[in-house]
Amino acid sequence: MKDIRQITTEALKKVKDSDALTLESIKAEYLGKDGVLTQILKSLSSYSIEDKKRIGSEANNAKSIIVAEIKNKKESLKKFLFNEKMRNEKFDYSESFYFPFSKGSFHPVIQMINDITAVFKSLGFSVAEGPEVETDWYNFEALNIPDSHPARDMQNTFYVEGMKALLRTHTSPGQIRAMEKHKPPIKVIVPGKVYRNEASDAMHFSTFHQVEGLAVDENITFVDLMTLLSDFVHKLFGSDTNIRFRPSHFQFTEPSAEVDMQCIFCKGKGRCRLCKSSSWIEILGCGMVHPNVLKAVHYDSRKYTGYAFGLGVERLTMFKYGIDDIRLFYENDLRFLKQF
Ligand code: FA5
Repeated sequence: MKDIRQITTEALKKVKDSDALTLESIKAEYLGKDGVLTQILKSLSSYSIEDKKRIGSEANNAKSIIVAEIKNKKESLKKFLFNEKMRNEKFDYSESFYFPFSKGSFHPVIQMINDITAVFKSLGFSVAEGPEVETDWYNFEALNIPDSHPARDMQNTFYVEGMKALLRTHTSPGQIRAMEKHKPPIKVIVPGKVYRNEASDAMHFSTFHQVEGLAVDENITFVDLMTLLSDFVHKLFGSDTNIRFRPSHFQFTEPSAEVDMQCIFCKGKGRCRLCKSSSWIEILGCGMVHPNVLKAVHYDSRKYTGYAFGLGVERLTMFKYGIDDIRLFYENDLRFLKQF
């Protein structure tokens, strides 16, 4: 009988040098029905009890070593073949194939942001972004809302514990960041998500989207702001859409106004849950940039003037599609979302 250790060494060497085609025959040669080790195990009955035990255990041990080695070799051959395939294969990106999921679409609010952005771009505005987690300085201080000013109560939010950081309550910090980056003349919009710690109802949600707008140059007047916003609403909703400017107050603009659109649900007739029977729904806040804000970004407030506005995207989306409850946007009900 051949020495089992020698058989094992010989088998391991063959496995090492094998390829995918020869590996199976090596397995059969040593472990198959008539394989070398199988034969040894079959012949055990002709030995003494002592030899049976020793040879049996050596042969079984050899079998396990060879089986393990064959398994490792199979794995490494598989990897090798896969890498070879990847190296040689050219992927045809134009090839069409069956994709089991239907194509998605943009959320209606995102579609609206895209439409709004397109209108402002056509009116000469560039687009900027700002962070959703803001510092107290950008969200309040630089906007002329000092610590403990009552105006802060109007926009309660979620604070980051231990830091002077918060989830921004409006996109107005985007004005400050844009002015810090660029000298006048400047004409920019800043779309994005904002957060407020307030209860939801049909027109209010704690997370919503705004688009901020800002223009600063010499000789900009309130008339420029009114013309721009009328043009914007008419481009987005059609020239027969009625809007009105209503005097208001923001710490960062002076004078300030709010713009309302005639309620499309009751068509201005009143007796409506949405506009609370007033016939109008507020869509944005605006005004002439306060000199203190210009000073905070080191603009010369004697030379430059500017206007700013911040509009609510969900409200405009509700108008566009005739949706009467803002909460529908965020319930993730596919029956609702698939309509857009
Ligand atoms: C502001 O956020 C000001 N930063 C806007 C501004 C910018 C004024 C620049 C002057 C100059 P206000 O809180 O009114 O203002 O919000 C602006 C718009 O966001 C509202 O007209 C409304 O359309 C929308 N909005 C406000 N709160 C909510 C809410 N909880 N859910 C949905 N939309 C809201």
